Amino acid sequence: PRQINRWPSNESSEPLTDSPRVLITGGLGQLGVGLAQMLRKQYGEENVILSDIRRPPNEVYNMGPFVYADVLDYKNLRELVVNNRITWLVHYSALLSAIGEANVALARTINITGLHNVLDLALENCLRLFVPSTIGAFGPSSPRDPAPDLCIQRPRTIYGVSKYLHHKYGLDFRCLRYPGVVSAHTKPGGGTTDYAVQIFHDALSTGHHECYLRSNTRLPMMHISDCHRATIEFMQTPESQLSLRTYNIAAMSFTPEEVAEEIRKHLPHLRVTYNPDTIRQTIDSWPVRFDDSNARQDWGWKPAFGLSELVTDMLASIREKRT
Ligand code: AKB
Repeated sequence: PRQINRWPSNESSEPLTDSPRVLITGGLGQLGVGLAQMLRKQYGEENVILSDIRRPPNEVYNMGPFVYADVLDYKNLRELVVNNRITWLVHYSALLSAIGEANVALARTINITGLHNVLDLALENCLRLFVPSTIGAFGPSSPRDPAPDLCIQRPRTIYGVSKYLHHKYGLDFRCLRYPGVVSAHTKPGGGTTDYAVQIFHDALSTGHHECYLRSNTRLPMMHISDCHRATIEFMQTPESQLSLRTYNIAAMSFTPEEVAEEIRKHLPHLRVTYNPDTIRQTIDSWPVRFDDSNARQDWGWKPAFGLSELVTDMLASIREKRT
């Protein structure tokens, strides 16, 4: 095991500027770029560094700082944190549920070893660390409607296991359990909730969506802007206000049939066929709804988007992108 020294809380642990200096790992996935844009509006372009192991499109380079960071390479991460005076670390690097089940060894390495690296790094450098959790961190023995913040979890997938988190040693560790995130501008990669993004693209292109879940599989979902806002508001909350370290956040829950019905209010000809696949449908032991009352009470969480707002916004945004 790595020897971790936690610096005394004066000198080097203190933020050197009033603004946090943020590093986002796995920044080219579904969430990183949008979160960076929102953080940069508040804290300035130079104070938010996106990172990934892939080369980003030029538009991402043009938006603000981007660096190479491999979450499996501790020395590389440490250099980035030290050289850039990082004070907040947002750890988005992970393989999602379906792709994780298909590549368990790789998911174990990235999701678990990568997480251990950022935990050590945060501890060593007194960082405020954000790691997202998920509905996938629960299993068939968890209460599902609603799933409380604290209960039996026993997840069944490697992704869920890697997101079943405890905090340690007084680290300023913060974790939100995200529902499935729905966004017009960024595609998820290899998740179970991805159909809730694809169905909008299909509705506007071919008018036909083939769904890999059953029509009645109910899962918690959230518009991406609510997800980013929740993350930032939670990170900004003083530690003294937090009664937990890991909070559920909720916005809406729907089934494929319900979202299709809502889309049909705008596009009546949408046709959906169901062809449940073996990996993703068996993952379906996740909560159908989150109890997020602790997040609402402790730090004022409140979603802006319900199902009808989500559908209207998704259709308008995808249409706009296509023109
Ligand atoms: C997935 O479907 O794997 C993710 C998640 C629910 O965490 N979107």
